[in-house]
Amino acid sequence: MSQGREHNNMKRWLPLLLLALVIALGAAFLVYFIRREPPAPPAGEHVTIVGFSQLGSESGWRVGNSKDVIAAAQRAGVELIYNNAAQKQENQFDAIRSFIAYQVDVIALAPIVEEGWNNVLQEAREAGIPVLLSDRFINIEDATLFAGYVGSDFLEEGKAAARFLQRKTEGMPRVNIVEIAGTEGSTPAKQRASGFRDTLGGDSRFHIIHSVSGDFLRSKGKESMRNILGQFSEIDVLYSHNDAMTLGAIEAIEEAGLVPGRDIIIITIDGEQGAIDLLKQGKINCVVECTPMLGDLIMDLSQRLARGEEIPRVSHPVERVFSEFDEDVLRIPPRGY
Ligand code: GYE
Repeated sequence: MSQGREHNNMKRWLPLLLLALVIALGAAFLVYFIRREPPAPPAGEHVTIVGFSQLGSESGWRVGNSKDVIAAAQRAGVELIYNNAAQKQENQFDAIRSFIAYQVDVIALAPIVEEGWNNVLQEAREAGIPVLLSDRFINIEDATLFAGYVGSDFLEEGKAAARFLQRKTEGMPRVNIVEIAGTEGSTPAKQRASGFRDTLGGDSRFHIIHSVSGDFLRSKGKESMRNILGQFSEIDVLYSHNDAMTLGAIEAIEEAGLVPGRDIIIITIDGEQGAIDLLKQGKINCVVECTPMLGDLIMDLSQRLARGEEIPRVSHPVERVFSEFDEDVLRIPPRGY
């Protein structure tokens, strides 16, 4: 009889006991998962973060350069913070300061002009963030404020332009040259001008009768050329520091009823598709290549800097000259910018 009552009691408590057990297990389960730390990434798998301060979007070259850097970061598995300064150095200062606040691993900087970087690069140093210059150079007293430079040899580009001109004008007693230069105070504008002059310097046949800045912009190239054509009647050569300005200048030359490439010898720098197309048509005589495809090099050097390794002070891409003297002009493959 009493055994039967105990049995009945058990039957009554069993579901409650089971419920309590389920609740206790559930609670333990929850506590375990809520308090568990997120899994740590396997050693050596830290994702490099690069802050890239791009100077603007003034030319096809620049647009191609931005695209290439973004694509290269994806290929390399680098987290890229991209900022475009719309041609203003102050915007580049702001971008660098925001990269410092974000504690990126490396700052890649395409500086619009050479001067004025001391303070902001000191701040990067104090934050322990290495700076890699890309495309353009800077002028700074303490050269250890940047780790290295990756970009073209602009002096050599100016020299190559001059060498083409020497060959093209062999036998001409006098050669009148007009120059449309890049952004004042920028490395390519300074060095493309001096490399050109260095090479022509010894020969008194060459006269640079006018030089003006077109700021690397197509619109200013056209406007400058229109003014030049209004001022000078004897122009043998246009030396233009980039293709964007050249394309604008060619429009002005054609509007004035002249034939570019024949009435005026045209020498340009970059190698954008638009310029190569005009070289094939004979409207441009020489295109000195300056490649914007710097992305892979920038990512490789940034990853090395992030690992604390030394990098070369200067890295130049391999470049060539395209001109009417080449046999394969019509076979130049698509440029991609
Ligand atoms: O030649 C021009 C661009 O800094 C090399 O800037 C670069 C120059 C390039 O706007 O097209």
